[in-house]
Amino acid sequence: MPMISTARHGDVLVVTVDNPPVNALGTAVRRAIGEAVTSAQADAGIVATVIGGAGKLFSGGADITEFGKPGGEPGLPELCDAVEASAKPVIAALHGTCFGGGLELPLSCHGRVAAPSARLGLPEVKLGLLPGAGGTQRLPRLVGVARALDMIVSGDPIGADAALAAGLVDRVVPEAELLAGAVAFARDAAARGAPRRTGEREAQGGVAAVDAFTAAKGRALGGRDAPAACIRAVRGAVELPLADGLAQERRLFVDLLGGAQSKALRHAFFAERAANKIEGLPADAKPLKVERVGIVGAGTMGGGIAMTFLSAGIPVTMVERERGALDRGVALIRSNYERSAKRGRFTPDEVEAAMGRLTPVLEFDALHDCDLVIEAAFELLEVKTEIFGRLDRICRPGAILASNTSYLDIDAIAAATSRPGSVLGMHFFSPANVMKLLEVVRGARTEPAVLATAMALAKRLGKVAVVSGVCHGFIGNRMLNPRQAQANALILEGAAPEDVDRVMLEFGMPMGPFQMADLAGLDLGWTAETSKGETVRDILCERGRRGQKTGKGFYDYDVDRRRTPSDEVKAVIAEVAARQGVARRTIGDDEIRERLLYSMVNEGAKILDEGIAQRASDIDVVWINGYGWPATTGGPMFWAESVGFDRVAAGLARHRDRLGDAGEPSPRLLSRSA
Ligand code: T1G
Repeated sequence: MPMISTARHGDVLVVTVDNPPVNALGTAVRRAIGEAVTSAQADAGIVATVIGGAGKLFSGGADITEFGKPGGEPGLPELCDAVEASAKPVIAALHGTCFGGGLELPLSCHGRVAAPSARLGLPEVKLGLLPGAGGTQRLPRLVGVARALDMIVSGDPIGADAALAAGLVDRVVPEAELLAGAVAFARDAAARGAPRRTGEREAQGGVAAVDAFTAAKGRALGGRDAPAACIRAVRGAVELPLADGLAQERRLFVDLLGGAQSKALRHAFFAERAANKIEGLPADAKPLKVERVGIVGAGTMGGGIAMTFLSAGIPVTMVERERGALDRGVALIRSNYERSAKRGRFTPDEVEAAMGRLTPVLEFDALHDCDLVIEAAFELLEVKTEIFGRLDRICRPGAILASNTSYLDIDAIAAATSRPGSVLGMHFFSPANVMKLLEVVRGARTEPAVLATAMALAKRLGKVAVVSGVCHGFIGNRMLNPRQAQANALILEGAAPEDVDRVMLEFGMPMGPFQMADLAGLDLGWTAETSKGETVRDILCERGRRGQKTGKGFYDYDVDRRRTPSDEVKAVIAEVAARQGVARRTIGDDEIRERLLYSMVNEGAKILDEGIAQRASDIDVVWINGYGWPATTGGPMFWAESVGFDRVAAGLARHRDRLGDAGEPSPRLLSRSA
């Protein structure tokens, strides 16, 4: 497979990177580009060179799969330096994605022509890295320090027009004229004489701009190493000669590359892409068309799921049993869109277009022409089986019927229909229009094409999909259960709820178990009629402490929903502990962390033992994208491996009598700990 192609356009040499799927700048590509640029120097018939990309993009950057392996020559920094030093102009022709090294190479060129589709970014910080091929030195010299820091520390791309306005590109030409435009620009550059070298420019804004950025954004950098290193490297662009700034950038890059955070973030990057693959999927299992979607239920989940499809341009028929609930559901969708529009996420026209794709109805029959119907009704098996029986009778043959259930048995739901092959779970996470994770639950009889359809649809929706087998809670919630059980046990044994939450917050979770309980509502699945007043949760619910929505739960909340520990809750805990004869003691952070996290890891290993998850990295994807597990530790299974499975097994043994079944080590985990 050729890595580049070259062609002469008169006196201009055109080099096209051709390395599917993303034109990654791997060793062979770098070598070929370097040879082509060098040959152009010696060719009297060539006055300039253009570098472009084949397919839908210019380049997704350095080849991340090469990291951690011996680097092939020339390295990307060396190639960029050679391009910049070229005696004849080298011009970049940019379209589609130009990320990372896929932008650093153009930065070292003597000019950049872009098509409107170009998206230019340096996302290395999202991999725990920094632009390591001159990006921290050359971008500030083109767009100024402030703009460069915004791009490098956020990792977010900008479009062609913004790039033109910022001075990052010299021309924007129509898509079909990109090559011709770049060739003409290259010829003009040659006629102008010596190439304009980016490295010879000054970085506008100076140290003051670095200090201003640090003062404004410093605190928001969180516990990650890369952002601070990015700022330090950019400071070098204003304080050091180019060669020294490049050398410092290299040292900082190598440090980050070898660090735990980048290894974890690179794992998470590839894990997310691997999750999209279904092991053993027959070649003929092609995704079915989905052009119209039905949603049963206009509550919080139904509305959020509806928004997910509406925002992707897919029409939705949303059904509710009674007018009031339906109107409230539609109003909630509109208010969510309008709130997002205020934040610039949607334009008013986009909001109206999305609302125009929504058809709220009271009759199930309106779902008959849907290609997919997602049920988001009350979490009770009897309710769902009744709904699926009706959908089976109403919907057209071949329509897919999915449940958004968080826990329940998809096979039992499928058995309520005459089409079990077309039934599966699509478990969205609340708020469904925001959270990226989608658990796609395959029933015993779910057909491969139906599964492939859900996975393809997830990508269209911008979701990260993970396949799960059928069990109580699938992957994420099944692992949440032992963690919650340990949290509940720990507060009876003497740990304060705020200490349990603190340990999780310090680990990097966005909130602790009791904060989560208050946010979700303590009365999920609880009713006053059935309450026995035996558990802490029962008593809190009976006393009206049902979570943030009632202003108090495990914590007391002020008008801004800031939480403070509650003496009433402490008294309830002590009362229940006494009643259960639980001896109270002081419990350290290490025990809290081990009992919460090791029990989760052990459950994850059991999920793998049972074939519920396809691979360990899928479990990591679930927890990073569904529950906010810090990606800088790679997810529960990657983290456990970094801790050492022997230490996890020893921890489970140490807390064996407290963990109950959750402490019974999985065979897989024991085998890994040997
Ligand atoms: N290297 C190697 N493989 C890559 C890759 C890369 N840079 N980018 C994507 N892939 C693989 C990916 O794993 C998947 O493989 C396939 O390509 C399609 O990816 C020195 C150090 C470019 C916007 O961080 O953001 O340059 O699963 O499903 O949705 O300073 O991929 O098919 O086997 O994501 O069309 C910096 C990362 C690198 C960009 C395309 N660059 N990639 O999205 O396809 S570090 C990045 C992306 C660097 C220098 C530094 C996206 C994309 P498989 P995909 P997509």
